[in-house]
Amino acid sequence: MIALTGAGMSAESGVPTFRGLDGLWRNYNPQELATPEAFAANPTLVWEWYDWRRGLIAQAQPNAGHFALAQLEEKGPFVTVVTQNVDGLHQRGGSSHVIELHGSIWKLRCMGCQRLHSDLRAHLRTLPPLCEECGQMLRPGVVWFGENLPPMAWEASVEAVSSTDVLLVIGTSGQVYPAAQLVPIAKEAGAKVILVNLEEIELGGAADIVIQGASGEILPKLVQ
Ligand code: BV8
Ligand code: ZN
Repeated sequence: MIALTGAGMSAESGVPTFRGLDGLWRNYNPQELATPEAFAANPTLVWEWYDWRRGLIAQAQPNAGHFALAQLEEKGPFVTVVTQNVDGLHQRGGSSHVIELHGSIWKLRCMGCQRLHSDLRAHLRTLPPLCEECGQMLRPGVVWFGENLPPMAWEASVEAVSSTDVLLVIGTSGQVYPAAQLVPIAKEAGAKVILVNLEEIELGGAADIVIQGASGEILPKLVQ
């Protein structure tokens, strides 16, 4: 069993989705800020946005949807969570097999020596943060628009969805590629696709079963 999750999974934890109205920050569109160009042009502004989000996510708790996916692991079928989210809530909710397609907001990478730092503090002391090793500027350890996904994560995700009998697609608008491509890939390989979304979406007809509702309500019932 594979679960492909998006921002809707964390919405009930109070983390704004990318495309929902509550996702805006100082009236910037996330698509504008989550790019290498925006970071090159104004690293401090982009870091202020990420620092704001880190603060929000640090306050957030995993919700019943996260816990339900973790319980599924105990119940039996091997569960891998392939997430587009960078908030780490699946891990905090108890899932032990999580692939982070778009990286993690709790990771920082040095623009100089490329060293990967992990920093769980809600707020960073100085923005932009600097590498303790080489003094260069650190960037958020996430995948921006126009950047390739981590090859290992992408390969592992394709492998996982190509060999699963069921793909649960939860809380994603399916607008971001190549993550959204994992649904037709699973379908091609013969998986049953179950869609859980607050809105009536059908992801281009790929879904075998569509369950409309909040993931925090639907998933515990599904697991029962
Ligand atoms: C790539 C990390 C190859 C950062 C994110 C033109 C130029 C360049 C690129 C492109 C282009 N056109 C298209 C592309 C490709 C681009 C893309 O797909 N763009 C889209 C927007 C058109 N993709 C990329 O650039 C990717 N890389 O393609 O590399 C390449 C290389 C060079 C040049 C070209 C191509 C990289 C994409 C990764 C971007 N990084 N995040 C950060 O977080 O700051 S993506 C970002 O969007 C988040 O990760 C988020 O998870 C993700 C997807 O959004 P969703 O998760 O689906 O969230 P969304 O808000 O959209 O929807 C929420 C859903 O939940 C809704 O359906 C709602 O109904 C539902 N919901 C709400 N509440 C609930 C709920 N459901 C259930 N319960 C609830 N309570
Ligand atoms: Zn460095």
